[in-house]
Amino acid sequence: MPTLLVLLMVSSVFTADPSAATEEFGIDEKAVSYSGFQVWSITVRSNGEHKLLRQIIEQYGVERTKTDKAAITELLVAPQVQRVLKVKLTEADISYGIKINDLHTVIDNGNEKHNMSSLNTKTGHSMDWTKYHRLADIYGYLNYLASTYPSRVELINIGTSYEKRPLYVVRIFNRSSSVVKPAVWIDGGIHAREWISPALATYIIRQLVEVPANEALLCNVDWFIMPVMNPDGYEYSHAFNRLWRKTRSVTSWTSCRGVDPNRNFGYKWGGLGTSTNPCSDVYKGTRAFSEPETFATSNFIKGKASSIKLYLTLHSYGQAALIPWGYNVVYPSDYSDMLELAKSAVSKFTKYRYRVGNAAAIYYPAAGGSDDWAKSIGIKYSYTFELSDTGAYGFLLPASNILPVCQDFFPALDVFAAKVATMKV
Ligand code: 0X9
Ligand code: ZN
Repeated sequence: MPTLLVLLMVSSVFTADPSAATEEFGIDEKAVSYSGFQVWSITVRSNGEHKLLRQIIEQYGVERTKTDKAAITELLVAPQVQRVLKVKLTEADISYGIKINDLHTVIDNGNEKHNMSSLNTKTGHSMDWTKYHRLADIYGYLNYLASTYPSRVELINIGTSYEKRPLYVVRIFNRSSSVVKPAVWIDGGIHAREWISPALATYIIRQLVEVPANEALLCNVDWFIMPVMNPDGYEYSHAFNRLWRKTRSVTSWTSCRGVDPNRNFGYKWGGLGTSTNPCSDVYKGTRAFSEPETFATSNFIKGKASSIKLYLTLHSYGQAALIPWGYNVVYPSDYSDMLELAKSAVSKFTKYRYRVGNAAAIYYPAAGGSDDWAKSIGIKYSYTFELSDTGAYGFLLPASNILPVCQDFFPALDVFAAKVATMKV
């Protein structure tokens, strides 16, 4: 069970609020500093303690970014409230431990700082998998691939983000025959701070396009890969707030921006695990597909719905393969087929162990997810993969883990491709 990260929003009484500092993405905007912020791990032993903890948290204006059935809750605690929170928890006899002493240090050490210009001269692009790259490097790589391998790669601009960045899907194919092949869809970067997700999506693109040993994967299957579905959020998480999750659209509440793209898809939109509060990290938006990112993505997928047989969305963290439905603990009639394929895929992993099961049951009910929507339009195999780790670093997985995670994951695609190849378009 992934631990639960609760953002302790320090109210104006306590001055600095990390999310309140996230107004305009402009020259004047200050990056959010997590200097002195701690992550506390709290174990609740009973419903009574759970209730008390909720009350304490609410007293300080807390927002839940995740709720699940875990007994462990994680709080991001601002320096100004550490002392008072300690007193409150001790009074309530709730045990806690300090998991991260200074979040700023962990964030700072999480990514490599090396300059990629020498790599660029050697290879024609700036991508590698030893650090988390900015969007310019990722998009530069996609353009490089499209111009270097025109017979294998098509770069499709499917729309524009709220802040006018292009939304790219890479189609990877082998022109061996003119028949329409069954296809796999993979997306990354729905949630901005889950950096391992675009890293894996770009790694998969590289393996499929540039590694001749993987050519067989293109014989009977086409691939549509969108490495960064939420580019505005992704850039914002690099430049201003490492823990940003949502899009960057302006909401009715001027000081709170963004919609959770994974609550904005049009199946059971607005149900359990979603919020009507624009300041919430699970804000569902004003309507299904209100966000240009989810709108463009869903339109593109709908246009290819007869050929896309498998929908895979990459998130972090928790090491789990989640199967619809996620809006509630409800099982599709072909759940056993979906379970069997997921189990066989994760059996390929040798370094990391993944749990497999119903999304709402093993995480928490959350409606408006992309996985549920994909399933609802008839894509038989639809999964959310929550990548590494299991909570030691969570979203802040250090860059040294990128290659191990990617290398472990890639062989699972053999299993998916083999299944998809058998399906009729
Ligand atoms: O809450 C989410 O959107 C996903 N977890 S994350 O930590 N990456 O934010 C889980 C989504 C599972 N799918 C559905 N509930 N539909
Ligand atoms: Zn996510």
